[in-house]
Amino acid sequence: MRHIIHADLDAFYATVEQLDNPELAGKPVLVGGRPENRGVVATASYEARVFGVHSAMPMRTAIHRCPQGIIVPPRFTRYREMSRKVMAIFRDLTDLVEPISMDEAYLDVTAVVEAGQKPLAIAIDLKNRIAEETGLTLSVGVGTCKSVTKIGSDLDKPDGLVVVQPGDEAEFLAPLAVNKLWGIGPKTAERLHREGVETIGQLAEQPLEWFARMFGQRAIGVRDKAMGRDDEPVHTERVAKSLSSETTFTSDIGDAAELRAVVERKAVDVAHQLERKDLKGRTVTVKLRLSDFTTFTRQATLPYQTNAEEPIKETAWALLSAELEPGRTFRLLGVGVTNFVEPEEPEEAEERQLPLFVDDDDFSGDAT
Ligand code: TTP
Ligand code: MG
Repeated sequence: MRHIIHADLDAFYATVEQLDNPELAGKPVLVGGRPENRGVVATASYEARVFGVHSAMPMRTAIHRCPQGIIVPPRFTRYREMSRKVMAIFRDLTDLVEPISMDEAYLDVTAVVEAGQKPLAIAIDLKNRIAEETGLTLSVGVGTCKSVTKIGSDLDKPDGLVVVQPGDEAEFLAPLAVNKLWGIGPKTAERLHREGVETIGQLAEQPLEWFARMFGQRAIGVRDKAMGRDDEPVHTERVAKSLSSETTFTSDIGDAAELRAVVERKAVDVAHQLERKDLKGRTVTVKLRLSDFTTFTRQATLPYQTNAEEPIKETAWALLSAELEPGRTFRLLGVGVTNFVEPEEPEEAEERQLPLFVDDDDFSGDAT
């Protein structure tokens, strides 16, 4: 049996801003781009969240909901520095750390438990150490598998601590809404609601044939997760080999201006994902599917590593525009970045432009 901790910092960027500028402490802080530049909220302090402000919301809306909110531009170099401190504290506890983003990681603490410490005590010590050495607050989920601990860390935020005892996983999950389960997005949740399935417990009760019908190849995996069974180990190597964002259109598009707008949105989405994962890539790929379902990719490698919007946008558009022909229409468009390198040391980072602009429609894409 494994013992795993999922750790996620509370209101990460906003808390760093409050720590660095005590005048912001206890106040509604909105980290993100200016409303007049179509900025969006990267994150909001918990003081601002009570007004209904959340990540990815247009800053204009956020200020409308929370007029006393203080807008602070993001300082990624500083966040990365804090992130490294936090990850170092995690690694001091165990070598088995899997960073998921700048403020989030899984820790396999099986060896620590086997050496005689209780999971609860390990979690409390970790939270205390983070608070003392960085000033940040950490929410943790503790349990025997990743999917359960991930849900646990989110349940009691901020400053959360949720321990799920071995054997209690299914019971812990049962009353929670299905959309809390890893891999159940809003669309799937909607489909499940139509089947009368609202909670993870109701999901777990369904017969296997039903899962096969609803989830196809994913059936067994989803069923196991709903029952609180998940064998996924903590990966210490970076798992991501590429990041991408793609969209299938409701009707095929041939118009260059429209395609350009889509490709730029996808590029921005990928740039955001890279930023958040603290990664840079050199190769930009566009994936294209024509109206006859022919699917192909085109790629170009840049002379430098980047996670900035502009070069990704420009490269993706250059690749796509070379494929445009009169009468040719597209049903799917994706932008990806691969060929990752470890991030460069600070300094250079400050000159990147803010990657925080409003996206008018579906922002999420289908990240793969
Ligand atoms: P999260 O852990 O999702 O958010 P959070 O730490 O601000 O708040 P909490 O965990 O307490 O709910 O993301 C970590 C950081 O990533 C966040 O501080 C800012 C950045 N971020 C964005 O830039 N855009 C986004 O849409 C999200 C969700 C996060
Ligand atoms: Mg967080």
